[in-house]
Amino acid sequence: MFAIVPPRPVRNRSPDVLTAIQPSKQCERRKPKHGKEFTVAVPRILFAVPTLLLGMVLPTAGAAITTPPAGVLGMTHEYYSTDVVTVHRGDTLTMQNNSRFVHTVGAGKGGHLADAAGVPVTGPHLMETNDVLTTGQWNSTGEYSLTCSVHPEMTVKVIVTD
Ligand SMILES: [Cu+2]
Repeated sequence: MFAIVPPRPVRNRSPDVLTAIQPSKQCERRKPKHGKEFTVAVPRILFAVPTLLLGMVLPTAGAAITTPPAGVLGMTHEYYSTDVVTVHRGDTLTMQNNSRFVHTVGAGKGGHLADAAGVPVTGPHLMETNDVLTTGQWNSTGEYSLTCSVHPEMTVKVIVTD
């Protein structure tokens, strides 16, 4: 529906845009001319994405790794530190990335993140070395799962008991 093109060179812009930008003119310029397509400038963030992806597959150097305290779910290169955790209804669950790899965690299994009823974690959470994430309260008994979108094998079953 739309094409991504580099920002237009300054020389192609009409002088009035450079000297006097009026809100009404800006809005006008963003409307599709033919009703089918419009162009957008490439956001600077796109250039940062490859760097971020590299960070997900390469271990980070530097800061010492903090060992998770008892009761905190740890993370290795491609796995949670355990396959199953049990929490009592009403409890939260704290996890910590004690690996040198970046994880992106959330509700789901097999690397597929998907918010789910009963799982007090919303959306993906980027976790770098030593990052800590505490979920909301697990208020419904049952079996749930958390996973990492970077590492499909990285799934932990969360059993909520009374
Ligand atoms: Cu991961």
